[in-house]
Amino acid sequence: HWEWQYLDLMRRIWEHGDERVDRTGVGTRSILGAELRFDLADNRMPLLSTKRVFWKTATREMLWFLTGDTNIRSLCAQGVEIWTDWPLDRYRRETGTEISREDFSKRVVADEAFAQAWGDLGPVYGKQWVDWAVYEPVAIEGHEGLFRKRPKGVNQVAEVVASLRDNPGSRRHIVEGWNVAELNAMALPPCHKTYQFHVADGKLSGLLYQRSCDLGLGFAFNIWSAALLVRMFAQQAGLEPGELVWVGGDVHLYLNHAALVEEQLGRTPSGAPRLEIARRPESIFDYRIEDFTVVDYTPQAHISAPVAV
Ligand code: DHF
Ligand code: TMP
Repeated sequence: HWEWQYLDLMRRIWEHGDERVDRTGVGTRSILGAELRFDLADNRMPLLSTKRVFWKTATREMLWFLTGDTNIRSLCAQGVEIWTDWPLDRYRRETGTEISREDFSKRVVADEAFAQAWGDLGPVYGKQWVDWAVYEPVAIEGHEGLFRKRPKGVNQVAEVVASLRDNPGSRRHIVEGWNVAELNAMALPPCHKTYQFHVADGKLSGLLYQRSCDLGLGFAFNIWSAALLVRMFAQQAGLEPGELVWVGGDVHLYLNHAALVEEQLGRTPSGAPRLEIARRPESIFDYRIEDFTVVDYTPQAHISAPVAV
């Protein structure tokens, strides 16, 4: 079963990872560099069976990335709270207000001006994926070195769909989130930063390079979402799903995830869940949550774990 790769990695990091102080102050055990492979044939998906993964939440997040939106408002309106802690943390720090996550989220949904002021994560994934800023020189005498921002940036996602169709053999099918000049403006610099696609034998494979991986929490979402992205690209380009390759940079377990690690390492993977996509939308930007159904998913119980902010 593919999931042993994940459990083996988890055990290896927990037992042999270097203990280090991290940005959040929680502390981690960590290694540098890891690779996992997953076969996407027959609509199979890398959905963990050793704990329930809320794949619809992860799918809503992916659809939100594809809209280019970077404000948590539309996520909160759908009951998706996975990004709420970061704007909430900034709000508490900068205003000194004590407010619960629930009330903060409600206010973001109800009050548009509040959402604009406090709900934005900066130019994170969505922005970079579909509207990477481009600056061009302006020719005005006496103002050499003046640049202006083009009204529309680069839509990397649309360009990759086009390149998969027009030039399948390319080695440049890349969607990149790491916009060096804009990192400081982001609530979190991208973790799942680089996606590369590869066409061979009528099949589309994808590789995700994740620079930083919370193996106990974020990983389950990231591997699902990467596979989902391959499936959407494949459908749009008229290709069959191939393989998903996941490459981790700093792969870590937070020290406060001990209970999760112990519980999950005691469980045995099972099953082969599949994702059905009900229709082929006009473009990669037209998928809706109702288009996706997962079958044969019978996971073991969810394991909750604290998220390090
Ligand atoms: N920071 C850290 N420290 N770890 C992360 O995984 C992480 N992920 C981020 C942003 N910052 C992060 C964005 N993605 C959850 C899942 C993904 C995610 C953020 C949070 C999460 O809390 N998952 C829980 C509950 C899911 C739910 O409530 O729907 C889980 O058990 O999977
Ligand atoms: P960092 O920016 O200091 O690396 O912290 C980001 C943390 O969030 C780190 O633990 C990795 C984790 N993370 C994921 O694992 N997946 C994700 O999709 C995101 C956004 C974060």
